[in-house]
Amino acid sequence: MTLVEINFDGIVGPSHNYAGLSLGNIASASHKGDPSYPRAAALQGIAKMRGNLARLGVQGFLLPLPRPNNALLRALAVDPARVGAGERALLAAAWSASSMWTANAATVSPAPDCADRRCHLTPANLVTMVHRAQEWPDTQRQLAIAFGDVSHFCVHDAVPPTFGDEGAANHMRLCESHGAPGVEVFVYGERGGKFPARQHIEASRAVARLHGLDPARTVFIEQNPAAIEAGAFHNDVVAVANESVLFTHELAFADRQGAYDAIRAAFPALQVVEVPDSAVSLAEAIRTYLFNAQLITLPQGGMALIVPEECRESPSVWRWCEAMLATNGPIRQVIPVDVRQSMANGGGPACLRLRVVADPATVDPRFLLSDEKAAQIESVIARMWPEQIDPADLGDETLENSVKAARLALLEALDLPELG
Ligand code: SUG
Repeated sequence: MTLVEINFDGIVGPSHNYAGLSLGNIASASHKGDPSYPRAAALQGIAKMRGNLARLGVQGFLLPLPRPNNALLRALAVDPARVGAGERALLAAAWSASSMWTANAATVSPAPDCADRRCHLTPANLVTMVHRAQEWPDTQRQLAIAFGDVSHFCVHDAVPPTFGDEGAANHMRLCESHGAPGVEVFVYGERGGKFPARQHIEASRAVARLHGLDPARTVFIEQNPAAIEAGAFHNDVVAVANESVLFTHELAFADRQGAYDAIRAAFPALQVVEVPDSAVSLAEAIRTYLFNAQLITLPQGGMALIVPEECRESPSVWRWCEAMLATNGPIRQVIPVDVRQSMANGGGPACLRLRVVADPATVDPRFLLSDEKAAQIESVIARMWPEQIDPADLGDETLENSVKAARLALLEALDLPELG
């Protein structure tokens, strides 16, 4: 059995909009009220997947969740036909396409790390934000289908509230190669700062126990409160790991040297590629999402960093990237991609994907991409996804019907009626 890393990207749902729902997420707050372009957003996502399919030979996807979630509105006693001023955010929550950011779908521990040698997945409860807290039961349903082979996978329930869990966005893995045993690093925030710390250490510890991780190969690290305050609402906004490389901003962790030492104690081969604040400020790193990159191992050897286009447009970030490439380090290529629609809500290339180490033959093939399937998905999106949504449109019955029909058309095209 050959274990490889498979990126499962979230297909951007037809209700994608900018409602400013995420306190502490600067892009979300600053684009509140802007018109959104769901069709363009979803096509940008497919183009990113196509690129990685060509580079890596394998690519997966997860489907948008059913929206609007009228059950949530009923539970909150919000009548979509008569929404009071104070209820607009709740209405928008029920319409949110936030499940596109599958780095928050679950925490995944590959089989070689787990006591029972199965790959364990725990859906993230995302309890800090109401628009995200509604995701996990539907996400779990989908994961249980995609990874339904119980001889290879184990899909858990989410960690119970009040402990906040944001999934893979606050989790990193160091290993010699993806199929080898790894060291898992959980990054949590301390509560009490200006913005919510979304990942709680209690949740991280629970996930580590649920997955049967070896305590000697599990590390817990505190996020830098200053990074959360600057807008790094998830650790993957300021750091990303792949195989033996940790690519990080100097100010990502509360105790920088202590963090590197703790990881190195469990994983001596660690290579830290650190960007000093003097080269790229925390603010610029968060604005451009340099670290919300996909750091991938290329089949021909070496690593590539898939960054948002915004990085190429930033003089300090691009200067740093060019200098880094000239040093002959582990990262051999920097590849910009256009995911601007997602970026405007605080979701970069890495937010849009969930990494699962598995033998592709053990995954339900309906969740794996091919060029033909990409073309099929693109054609449904081009035909059915709304071109534009203004936040004032949310709640409109005609829009609701078209959003629901668009998703159902995609499920039909992909032969996934059980998600309907
Ligand atoms: O949870 N934005 C998402 C972005 C998630 C990014 N994911 C990772 N870093 N892995 C969030 O804050 C904005 C929705 C709105 O405002 O309409 C939003 O939910």
